[in-house]
Amino acid sequence: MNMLQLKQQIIDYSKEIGIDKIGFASASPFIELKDRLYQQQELNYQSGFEEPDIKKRTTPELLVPKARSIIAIALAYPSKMKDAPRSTKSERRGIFCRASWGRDYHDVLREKLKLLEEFVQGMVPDVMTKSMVDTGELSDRAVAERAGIGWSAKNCSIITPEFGSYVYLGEIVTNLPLEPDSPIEDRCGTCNKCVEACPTDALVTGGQLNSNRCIAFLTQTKGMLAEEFRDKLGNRLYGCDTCQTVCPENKGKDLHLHPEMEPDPEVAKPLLKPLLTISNRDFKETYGHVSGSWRGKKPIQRNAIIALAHFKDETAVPDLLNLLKDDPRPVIRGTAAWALAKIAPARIEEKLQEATVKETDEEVLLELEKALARLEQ
Ligand code: B12
Ligand code: SF4
Ligand code: SF4
Repeated sequence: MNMLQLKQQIIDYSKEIGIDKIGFASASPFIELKDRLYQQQELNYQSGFEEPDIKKRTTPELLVPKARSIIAIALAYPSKMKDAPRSTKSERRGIFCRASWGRDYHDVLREKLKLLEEFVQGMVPDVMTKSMVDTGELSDRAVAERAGIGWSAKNCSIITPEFGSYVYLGEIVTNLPLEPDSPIEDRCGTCNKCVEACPTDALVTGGQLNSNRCIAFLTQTKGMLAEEFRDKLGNRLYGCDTCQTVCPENKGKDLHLHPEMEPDPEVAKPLLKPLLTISNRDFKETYGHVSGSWRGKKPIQRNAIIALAHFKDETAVPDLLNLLKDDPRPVIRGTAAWALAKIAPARIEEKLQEATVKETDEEVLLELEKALARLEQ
């Protein structure tokens, strides 16, 4: 089999099935990444969502015997929502990050990768392949960088010259010796806008993230959100796009190439109050198909409470009082206590004291105590 010809056939087929960019990388170990991952681990900068086995993450041969090349793909997603509903004074809305707009990208990319894998298998019947997106062992960004999909930028994203950083990444490891492409030039230069704009200083320096300070990570945690971050969350319900929206390389980049990636405005920018009381069933029905629902409804509800406090939405007080009184989840009661003191400091003391008498959870009691102390200041 002529590998150059096969590569061209793979490229042609990828275009047919709606893959926006494709690149090829060697499957040799990712030495630089390995050092970086150990360093991140030592500094406790990892999120915990990464594959824990660093050797597997950096040695494609451990995933596919005699791995020789990796086919990297990118799909561009929209950055602007058509007909975005307005957030009004008594009808406040939250926002899901762009990577959670439309149908879950894992499903979209997996379908494309499967088609591509089947195509390669059709051409070379005994080929060995393994495909992955996000949840696989490899660093999708390190693969994309090596395959020339984009450069590894100071905001940590892979930025493509064509679509900016608004691309999802995935790859297929193969034992075929496909000709690798070359990495492309880094265009960040002296720009440092993303590092300066990060609300929580999570970008320690260009290209290095402390995940534990990153809002994208924090919106996905299930416990009480540390106090220092609550005011920084704004109305974000899932993820954070700030270091991408400020990036000059993303200016004017708004691709609408995949109908399934179009956001339903009522889902991507939903009303906050109905989220407080949504049933498991309704949550699954409305949000189950978006990537931002993977941690379940609790973190989204906690973030919705924080967003209502951000807006100081007085109309949410009755719902928040109900949560404080009746919600079985301590995180929700504790966050509601904090939010009530923020929204209605002049008229909430009695209610917080009543709740303190009934409350048994240590963490919630601490939140109530702090909320009451703040009222006295
Ligand atoms: C864990 C994880 C997170 C964590 C940690 C993110 C991070 N920056 O490490 C959290 C939850 C915070 C997160 C957030 C987001 N994520 Co995320 N995440 C991942 C995941 C699962 C692993 C990433 C990882 O291993 N990070 C560890 C770091 C150290 O390595 P890396 O970023 O993968 O690789 C780069 C560095 O190692 C760097 N590097 C290596 N050596 C050295 C040396 C020096 C000196 C320097 C400067 C850099 C450097 O170069 C590599 C290539 O760029 C990947 C999927 C995957 N399996 O790879 C998705 C992934 C990175 N996430 C993605 C997205 C879209 C996001 C968000 C934009 C979502 C959102 N809007 O909220 C944010 C962006 C936050 C940010 N600024 O990075 C996309 C990125 C697409 C793109 N164009 O780059 C991915 C690839 C998922 C996908 N398949 O599409 N994510
Ligand atoms: S996603 Fe948000 S919090 Fe995380 S590094 Fe970017 S701007 Fe900072
Ligand atoms: S904002 Fe500037 S430094 Fe940051 S990723 Fe974009 S071009 Fe690079």
